[in-house]
Amino acid sequence: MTLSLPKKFIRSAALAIGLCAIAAGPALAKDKLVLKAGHAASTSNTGHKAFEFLAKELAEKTDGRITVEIFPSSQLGSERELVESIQLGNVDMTFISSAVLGNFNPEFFALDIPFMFKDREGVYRVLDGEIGQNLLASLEKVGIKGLGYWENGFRQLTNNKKVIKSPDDLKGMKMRTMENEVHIAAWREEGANPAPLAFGELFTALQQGTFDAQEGPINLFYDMKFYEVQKFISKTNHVYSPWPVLINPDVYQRMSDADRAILEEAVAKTTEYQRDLARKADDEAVAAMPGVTITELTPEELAAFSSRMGPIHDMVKKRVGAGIVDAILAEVN
Ligand code: EAX
Repeated sequence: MTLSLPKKFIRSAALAIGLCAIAAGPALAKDKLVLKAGHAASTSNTGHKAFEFLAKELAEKTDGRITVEIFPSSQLGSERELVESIQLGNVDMTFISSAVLGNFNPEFFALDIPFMFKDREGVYRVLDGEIGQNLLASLEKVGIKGLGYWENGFRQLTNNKKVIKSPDDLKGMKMRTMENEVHIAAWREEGANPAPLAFGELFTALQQGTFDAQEGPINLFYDMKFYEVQKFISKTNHVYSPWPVLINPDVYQRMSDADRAILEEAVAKTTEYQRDLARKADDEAVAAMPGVTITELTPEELAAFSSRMGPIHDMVKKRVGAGIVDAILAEVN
């Protein structure tokens, strides 16, 4: 026997169920969470592997309630656009070079002074200590929650014309930099002709000769196949690029205390995993790199580059105050 209910009753029942679902929304939202994560590196890169590791950790620790959808290779936009999307809530998580963050919070420019970091020990003392953690916390005033630092790595100078051993060799070279006024000013001081460009457009720009030179970590250079369009690498180690790991603050706040603790623990575990991969990635890239001339620079040759950075120290101190710059220098030396 079929029960025929008046349409009015069915409509109100459906409305009531819908309202209950909305009322329970936060509970449902708390139960199932898909984190939409974007980044600008390739799927072969350690940064992508970090998001895969994080996704596995979160799924295991929450019985699959929290999952991560990863969009690599600038699919969700450039690094600058990814940060804007985190602020707007269009993207839930990302990692980006800290250099981009200077456009959102100038205090991050303090990390961009070339030749400041000598080794990873000094880098981690800064990033994992008070200075780095305060920098992450300072992002909250611009609508970003920082969770930690993964490792892009020490950056090297590359070009497609010749071996570069001194700033004089850079004269007139069109050089791509990240979208960061300190980097642009620094390479101008070194004698290049710098201009910023989003990372996702860089391979084509190098291929078309828009730029003769660029700079970045060797492992990322390899993963992005830049060796096809850049034949010379000079081991300048001029800047260390951290990858601050960011999440949309509303997504973070809507999580339960327990889930937030799971997330923070998973990010910390992923940081260890990814830094270990990144430490090995440069040597692995060098071993696998086809047909590129890699030049080690002597201390004197490096000094020729670093000795030109006085105006950049002044520029950053003027922009963010001498305090944080001096604190970093004290920590790394
Ligand atoms: O964060 O723009 C760059 O050169 C960065 O190293 C890259 O986007 C990875």
